Amino acid sequence: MLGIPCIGAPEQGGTKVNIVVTGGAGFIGSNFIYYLLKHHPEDHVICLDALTYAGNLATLEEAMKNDQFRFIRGDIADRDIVEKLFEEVKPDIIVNFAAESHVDRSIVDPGVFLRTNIMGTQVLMDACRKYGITRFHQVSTDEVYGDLPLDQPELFFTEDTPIHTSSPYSASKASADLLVLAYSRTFGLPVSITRCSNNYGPYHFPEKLIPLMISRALADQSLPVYGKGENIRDWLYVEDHCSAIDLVMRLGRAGEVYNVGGHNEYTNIEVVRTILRELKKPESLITYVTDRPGHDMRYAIDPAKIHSELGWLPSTKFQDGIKLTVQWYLENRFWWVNILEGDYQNYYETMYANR
Ligand code: NAD
Ligand code: TDX
Repeated sequence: MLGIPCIGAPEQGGTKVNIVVTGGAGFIGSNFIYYLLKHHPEDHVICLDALTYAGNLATLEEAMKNDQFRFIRGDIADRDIVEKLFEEVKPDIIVNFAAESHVDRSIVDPGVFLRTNIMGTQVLMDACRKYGITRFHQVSTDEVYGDLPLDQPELFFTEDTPIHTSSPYSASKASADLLVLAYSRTFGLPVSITRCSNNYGPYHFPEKLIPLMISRALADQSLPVYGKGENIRDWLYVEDHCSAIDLVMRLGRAGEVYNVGGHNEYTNIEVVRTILRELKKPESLITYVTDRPGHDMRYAIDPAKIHSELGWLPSTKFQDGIKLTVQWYLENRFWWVNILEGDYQNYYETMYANR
């Protein structure tokens, strides 16, 4: 056994695909684990997660009951832990979700973003080279392309859009992408990258726009909208993102980047008003606060490549997905109230007081 804490069923052996999901105790990674267990019950799924503030074992409670799943606590930037995991688990596919993911935190403290998002990716790929894998899949973001102007709605990010980052977060993700492509070209490592637009859905940490607004509106607290609220994001229901990653890591061409998004563009103020309508709360809760430094105006993905090569299209429209999401937060209060009761209060005070 690994000399690190393991929870869940041991490996069964056999000819099944072993998939290591890093960052699987976070928002998208956990949704991806549930997606794999549902759609590929024959595969073995191993989650490697350091359980930072954003990681939550409660999210994986149901997965822990599945014999095909196993959780290992560890840091992707820790070479010893990663190599021990490779020796024992012999993964076929690595999907790297592990990251510091919040733009506002990267503005306050960039260092940890560079360590996890860049160095962690390197450590994982070095292990892939040493032990051999069939695919290393990097979960990236549309933020690597920078932003688009509000007055040219005909413009979209394609895979050929130049990298042009704004925040320490996006710079760290773009650096990792370049490193992944370098490992493909120089060492022939079989890699793929997906660059996705803003996700939303169950298990989204309440520091991000949608869950923050839902949780605060339910408590009749003010809703802090940055600037004028006119920035645009291209919203993707998390399950649609999971189906895209699953396709690309199995069938996508090695060495390629695939954009993932689905023409669901809304301004932030439209999103907040939609949430208020769903919750039957008054618009007077909205408070405009000082803008985020370097705030990207508009993200919008052109998903033509993943559609034409792999047949992927998102199945959930924003107006349906936001209803499902609000419903999930209403039905799973224990999940997010637990988070709000921890260090989160200090976080909110630090980030929003005097704003
Ligand atoms: P998240 O912050 O909810 O979860 C991140 C997870 O990674 C947590 O479980 C955390 O414990 C773990 N982690 C952090 N540092 C680690 C380390 N050093 N070693 C091991 N585990 C570590 O993030 P998310 O929103 O689920 O995003 C997942 C990935 O998708 C990230 O790479 C992010 O850049 C990318 N992405 C996110 C979005 C979005 O809208 N949320 C959109 C596009 C791309
Ligand atoms: O309190 C807030 N008020 C507000 O107006 C917060 C938290 C956000 N916003 C705005 C900023 C953005 O324009 O809402 C928009 C969405 O903000 P976030 O939820 O922080 O997401 P964003 O910065 O767009 O980045 C997200 O999408 C791309 C993820 O956090 C990244 O991990 C992903 O790469």
